Amino acid sequence: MFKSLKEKLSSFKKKAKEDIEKKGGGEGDKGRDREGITSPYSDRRVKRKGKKESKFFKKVFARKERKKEREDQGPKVNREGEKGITLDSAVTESGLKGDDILKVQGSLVDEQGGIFSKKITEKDLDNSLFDLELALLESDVAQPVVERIKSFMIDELTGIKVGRKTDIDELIEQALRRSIKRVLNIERIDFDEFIENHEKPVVVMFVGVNGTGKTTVIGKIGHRLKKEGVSCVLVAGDTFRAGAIEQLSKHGDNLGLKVIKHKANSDPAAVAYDALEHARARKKDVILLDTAGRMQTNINLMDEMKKIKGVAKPDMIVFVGDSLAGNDAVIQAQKFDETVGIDGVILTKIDTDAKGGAALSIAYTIGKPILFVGTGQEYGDLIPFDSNWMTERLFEG
Ligand SMILES: Nc1nc2c(ncn2[C@@H]2O[C@H](COP(=O)(O)OP(=O)(O)OP(=O)(O)O)[C@@H](O)[C@H]2O)c(=O)[nH]1
Ligand SMILES: [Mg+2]
Repeated sequence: MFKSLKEKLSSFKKKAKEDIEKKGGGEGDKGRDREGITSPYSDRRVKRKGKKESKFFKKVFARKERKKEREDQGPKVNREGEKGITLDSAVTESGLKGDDILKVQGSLVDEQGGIFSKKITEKDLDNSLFDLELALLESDVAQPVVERIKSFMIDELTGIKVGRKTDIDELIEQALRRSIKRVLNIERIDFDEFIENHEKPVVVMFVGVNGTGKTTVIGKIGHRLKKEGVSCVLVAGDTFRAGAIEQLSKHGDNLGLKVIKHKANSDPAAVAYDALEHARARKKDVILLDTAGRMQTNINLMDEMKKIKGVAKPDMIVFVGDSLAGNDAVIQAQKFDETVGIDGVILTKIDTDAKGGAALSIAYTIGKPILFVGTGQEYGDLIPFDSNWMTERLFEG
């Protein structure tokens, strides 16, 4: 799970550590040919490096750099208020305690001597952030999310003073964890709580492109609800794909759950209507409505989904995305959201996803939370998603 992203983040951490450890920072530019590669944080310096600088300009630039450095250091000595983050809060948030805090703070004392410690500047991070950008893009993380993570990293690390005793590994990892959590932290919906507190029957409609795992997810959620003592019916709203009704019926048989179904090719909105009548009459708690897979570009099928929504009046619309689709899953989610308005996402096949791009990007990009992730083909393979879960997967040993 997320193996390749995990490895990439680990090599970024090493690179960032090297860059921070280099006295004066930014020296990492040497020996790396970055001509023609643009990074929003290094454009200025890349362009400058491309020219043959005269001694005069070198002096001017050096003076300017020194001035900038002094300006940077001035107000940041006490960073409180400036960015709403102090070294202490950074350290405490990092989860560093006792001796660790002393280690980091020890560098502050060194700083007064001006010999053994230095303040991390944006320039120190320049090379490693460029590597981070590539790593994230290669892992299918959406561009706006890459930019956010990079700017959070700058926010987290610049101005922090590091000395000989600072655990730079820990500093970088904690900054990365917090940056990743920040992009994942879209207001959560607790699915179970939502069901419990909502007026019954609660209608949950599942949508998404072909083969992402909608029908399987319905089986998994039916299983979960049954275990929790919540009564539910499954609704075979995919009347389009051959075998879809039988597939859902099989889940119903396995789980001992009622399946509302019509003939193949009948109107899915009519099936949804019957399901509502049934659930109201039998006082069922939840209706899990399956729908046919459809490409987000198929206007007719997308319109048909609006019609189903109009009849079923779902209380929650869940987009089911295949994590292996990476960035495409994000684009699909955006389209489905525009068409019917989705409330949350379930990402499936996380067990076979080495990249993790969709999991990192989808919530931030569409502003809707990931409710669950599918981690296999068994009924129990459904895990509630939160930012801690994801970061633990990315940084576990
Ligand atoms: N490894 C793994 N496979 C999954 C997961 N979820 C679903 N699958 C598999 O994905 C395939 C497609 O699942 P379906 O539930 O039929 O997908 P669907 O979205 O209903 O497909 P259509 O109805 O054709 O649009 C099946 O073989 C599932 O077993 C998961 O979390 N992990
Ligand atoms: Mg299906």
